[in-house]
Amino acid sequence: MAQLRQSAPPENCVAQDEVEQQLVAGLLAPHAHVSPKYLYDVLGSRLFAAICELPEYYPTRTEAAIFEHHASQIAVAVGADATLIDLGAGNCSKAARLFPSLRPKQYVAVDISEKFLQEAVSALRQQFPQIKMTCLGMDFSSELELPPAIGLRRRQFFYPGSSIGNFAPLESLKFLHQIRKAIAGSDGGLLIGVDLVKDKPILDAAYDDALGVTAAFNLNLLNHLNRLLDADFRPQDWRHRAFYNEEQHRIEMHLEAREDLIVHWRQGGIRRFAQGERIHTESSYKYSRQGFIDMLQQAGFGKVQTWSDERNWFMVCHAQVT
Ligand code: AVJ
Repeated sequence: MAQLRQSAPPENCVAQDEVEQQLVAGLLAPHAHVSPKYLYDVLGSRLFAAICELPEYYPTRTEAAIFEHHASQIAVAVGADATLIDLGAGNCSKAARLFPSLRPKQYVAVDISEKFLQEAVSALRQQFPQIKMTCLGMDFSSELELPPAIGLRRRQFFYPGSSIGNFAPLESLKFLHQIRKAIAGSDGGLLIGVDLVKDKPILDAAYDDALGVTAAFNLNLLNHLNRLLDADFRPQDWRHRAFYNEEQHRIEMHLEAREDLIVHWRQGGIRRFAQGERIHTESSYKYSRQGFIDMLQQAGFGKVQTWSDERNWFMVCHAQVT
């Protein structure tokens, strides 16, 4: 989800309307909520990149170490001549680090902003001229059908970073099912990174760091909303809240009103928030190894292989579809 993108262009009026309607419905709900995808405007994407460098935020570096340590076994699982389909490719750096070991035949970078992908991919083409590369600008979370030009040979989907954690378990299952269908009978699979359940203090710190970078990332959502809705949120009126909910196996991120306040937006929109009232901005689900394997199997995947770090904090999975 580390994509860099601007808000929908103003000429795109229908899409703009839909975004606005969804946002307003979420803000007016009894328990106000906003989709985590709005965390990623240009500044939000940079703040997320900074989060990945924080000592408390272990997922990025733990996953990278797993890919590095188990590169040859992972390459065997993925197999030769793969079409690597990178969901949420962003700057394509995670996939690029796997190219030397995986040696895919084709690379398909998928993300919302095609323009941003084009820049990243054209740099990669120079470095890996033997890999055929394609960019697809689409919102794969709603629809995963790939254009026929991609071909139906050895489709290996790549979904790193525990991005799957943003989906609630039922949606995750649906999404995995869609991926499984998109692989169809192409003798392919899915290579996915999943964050694992661990002690609450470690999870709490990873999403509420000492420097306040995650707080800035969360609060920046309000600046983004101000632009999208012409709203008058004041970030200083809100406080970052993030904690591990042990019953639901998820991190919850909220913005909490520091006092009673009123927010206005375009065309007379208005919402009162009482002191302590919250806007739910993100959930990040954590899985047990077996729980995630069960979900893959329920989604119709075949053989599953997993790799982890020595603390079992993060897991990389390969699931086959034959
Ligand atoms: C990009 C969804 C994987 O849940 O860990 C990081 C986003 N939010 N810190 C995560 C995030 C706050 C991240 N994902």
